[in-house]
Amino acid sequence: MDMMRVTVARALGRPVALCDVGDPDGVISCAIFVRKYRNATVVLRAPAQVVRSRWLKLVRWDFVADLPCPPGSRVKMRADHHKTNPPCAEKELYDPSAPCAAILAAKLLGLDNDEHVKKIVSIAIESDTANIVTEEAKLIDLAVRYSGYRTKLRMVRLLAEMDVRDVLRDEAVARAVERGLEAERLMEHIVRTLPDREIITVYFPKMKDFRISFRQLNIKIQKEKRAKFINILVRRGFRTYRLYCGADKDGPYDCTQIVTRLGGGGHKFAAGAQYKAPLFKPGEGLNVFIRTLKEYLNTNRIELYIVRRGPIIERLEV
Ligand SMILES: [Mn+2]
Repeated sequence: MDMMRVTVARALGRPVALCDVGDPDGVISCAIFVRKYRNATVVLRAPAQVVRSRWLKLVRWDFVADLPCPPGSRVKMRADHHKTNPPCAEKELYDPSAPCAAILAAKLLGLDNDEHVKKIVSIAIESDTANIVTEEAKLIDLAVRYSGYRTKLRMVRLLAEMDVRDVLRDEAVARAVERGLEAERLMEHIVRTLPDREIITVYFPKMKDFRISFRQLNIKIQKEKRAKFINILVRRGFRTYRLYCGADKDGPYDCTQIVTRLGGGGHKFAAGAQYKAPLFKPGEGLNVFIRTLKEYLNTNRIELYIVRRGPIIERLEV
């Protein structure tokens, strides 16, 4: 779909831009580009997708923001602030100390004195520095995180020209915000119900019942409880399981020790794994994880919290 849109845009001589899909900073960076070039075509991707994709690198991008260049591609302009994404474009505004990419994008495109751009850049700053204070930033942040791809692209267009309050009144955007608020409430309820323990282990037997971000839930538990080692296991499908591991920076725990045994990867303090249970024992995925955790912790008793729809939270010793 995107490949087609970009091919058509290139054929018509319209500018093409590539920005981060994951948070308001990427979406707002691309909105600033669209404000400058109204006929631009925008693609949104996660950093890992940019590195892996076979077609993104074949495009001559006019603008990339909050992302690395697709490996081997030619990029005209780029605005970024990630230490891990060194300069790669013909014209760069690269500053690892910048609070967000959007502020660099505004400068690079010569729109840093535009009042509307200043407003949306301030939202990107609040979101990217995890210091959300205004209501508008909170709602735009939720809308981006809880909307599908089409709505995200729509938000790029709307944010390029519309007052933020009107963007939030858009039907698709308002729906995403509502989903986000509901997910937040649900996560808060789950966090409140869990006990204050050094090690917290949670199992979601049915992913479909929960439209939440399990990575965010892990972070919330870590913040609001005194937990130093949090494992959230989610049954994603019949045989498919996903583990989200989080460890406190000052604690003795190492997430990579758990996830590598399950075929995953990541960092000491945040890591994940996705694995499949044996074909004829689809429920065995939970036991595989419990055995792995017990082995790592060198214990034979684990306190497990099972979260079902409702949410109903049940404590088990296994
Ligand atoms: Mn950013």
